[in-house]
Amino acid sequence: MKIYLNGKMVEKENARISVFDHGLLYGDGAFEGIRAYSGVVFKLNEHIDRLYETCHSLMINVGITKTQMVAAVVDTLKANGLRDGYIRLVVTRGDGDLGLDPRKCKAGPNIIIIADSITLYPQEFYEKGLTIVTVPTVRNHPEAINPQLKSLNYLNNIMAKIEANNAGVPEAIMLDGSGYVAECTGDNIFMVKNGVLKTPLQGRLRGITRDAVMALAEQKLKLAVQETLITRHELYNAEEVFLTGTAAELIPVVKIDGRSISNGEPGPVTLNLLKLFHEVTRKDGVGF
Ligand code: PXG
Repeated sequence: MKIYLNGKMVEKENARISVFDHGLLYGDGAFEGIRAYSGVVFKLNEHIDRLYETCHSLMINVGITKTQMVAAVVDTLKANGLRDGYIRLVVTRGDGDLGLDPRKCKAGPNIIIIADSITLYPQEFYEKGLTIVTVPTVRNHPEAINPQLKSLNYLNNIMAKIEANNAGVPEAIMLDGSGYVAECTGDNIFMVKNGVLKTPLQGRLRGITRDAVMALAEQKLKLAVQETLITRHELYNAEEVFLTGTAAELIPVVKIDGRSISNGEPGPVTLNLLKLFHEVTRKDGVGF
């Protein structure tokens, strides 16, 4: 396996960075999870824009242009002979000292691109739907670490993932600090009620799959789409609930906190959107 590390393709065994990297010492950095489908990197420019926005807020100067970053992602896929795969793009603050002051990281960021095959949820989950629960850990307050930042500090989500593991379910719903539904640990959440598709307005990452699914719902299914405040009560009484994310794509949810969603089977809007989503993944991106 070849890894992109700071402008060079290196073998996995040689892809090493310092123990003084602030990505390791403090979770100080940014990342993206991206997918390629049949030689198209789905929404690559949108992922790169989001990465640079995270870095801008964190005041990390990436040091290469977005165009160079797009080319680096494509080169990494090519170097590994992958037409389909999962790409992990990481930008760390770089090497510093044992204090947290980012001004000491004078060498600049470390840029890492890993391209691998993807591990997916079992097919059964797509056919039967997920059973999930709400967990106690709330999503980060926007004035602490804004959930819009896809930073290397993912402990908020990892705490929730541990709670999901303890409950024996594959995903967890996290609420925001006001008690409204925010998102899951690595996925956005949607519900359908009375022909309207709803998704949380606040407290969540602006997922790229989420944006793509909202556009498909409006343009292809002519559904009204609302970004709004959603309570657990509304989710329990929804006609359909599903999750979206780069890894999961679009996956039905059929039970939440012990309550069946509708008749406990994946609904028609979810299944239609999943089909439409599969069509765009092979078209809407950077071809290579
Ligand atoms: N919310 C959060 C908190 C995420 O981390 C999403 C929503 C979905 O966003 P996209 O842009 O992918 O539609 C994410 C993305 C993993 C994993 O291994 C999860 C993500 C990224 C990379 C890996 O579970 N989450």
